[in-house]
Amino acid sequence: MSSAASPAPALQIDSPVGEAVRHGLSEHPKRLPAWLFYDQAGSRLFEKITGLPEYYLTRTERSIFAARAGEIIARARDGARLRIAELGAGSAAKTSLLLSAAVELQGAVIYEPIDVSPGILRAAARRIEREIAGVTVAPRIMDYTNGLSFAPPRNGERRLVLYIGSSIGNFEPEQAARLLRRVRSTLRGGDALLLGVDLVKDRDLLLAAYDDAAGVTAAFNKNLLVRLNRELGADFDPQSFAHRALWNGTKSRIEIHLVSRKPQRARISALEMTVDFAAGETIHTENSYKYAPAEPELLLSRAGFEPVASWTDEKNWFAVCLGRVA
Ligand code: AVI
Repeated sequence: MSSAASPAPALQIDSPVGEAVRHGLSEHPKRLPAWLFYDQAGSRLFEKITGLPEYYLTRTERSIFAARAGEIIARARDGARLRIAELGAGSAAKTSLLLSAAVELQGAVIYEPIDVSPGILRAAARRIEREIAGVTVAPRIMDYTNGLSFAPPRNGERRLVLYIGSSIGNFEPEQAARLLRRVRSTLRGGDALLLGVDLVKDRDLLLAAYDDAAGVTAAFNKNLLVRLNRELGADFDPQSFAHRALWNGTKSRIEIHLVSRKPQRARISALEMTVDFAAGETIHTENSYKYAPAEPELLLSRAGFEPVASWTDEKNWFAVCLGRVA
């Protein structure tokens, strides 16, 4: 795909992207970490996924918030004033329901969205301050997976951390446990965590959510190769890879792969690396874990939170669980 006219890529060998690609494509089977999906185009494609008819996750979690936001915030407050932080906030589309409930219960609220993408965060902050009087947005641009700290809230406020949207499902169980323990270590007695978790359900429903008829998830998966072409001067032909979603029942996860349609070689010039693919060989690009009904509470308690309450939709497809620091 690279041509003589395309600008030379910046030397990226020591960048996190370069390191991840060098490492992942040298493994057998080949793999790439899912965080690579989220360049600007990938973040836009993900936003599109959240509105797809097959992608039940976003609308189901939103329906829980629509029905229960007041109760969720009341339980999280436990009589105190809350400020609300959100990990990986993105466009914060569903968060408005919780923020409105907080404003209703306590008059005003400080909202601290945390995300790596400044553009999306800025747009979300503007939208929320415009739409919900009483919310002050204090955005933080950071990668929460690389460390997290919070200034202690003032005036007896408690902090509620939102980790919603099934983001926890993209981590391996051990990493997920470590991340929640790290969140726990940044909080103080009375603070709380609200975790949004996707539950195990019918295999065909799960598969459709990750292989939609319009091909948006396929484009999201292949955009990863487009990113490597742009950022690392690679010459992948995205069309010579197929999108594949499969259900791994043993590990209780959806897996996303890119499957080479033919024997081929790709060159990644910034890494001075060539990668050979056999026909049918895959790059494993994402896992999305689905939890059994009692597992979210276990996740919370193993990380040092006291499970307080859980809410689910009428089909039991998605759960929102509140844990508190004792
Ligand atoms: C961001 N995350 C919760 C999504 C999920 O459902 O695992 C990412 C995604 N991958 C494909 N479609 C959506």
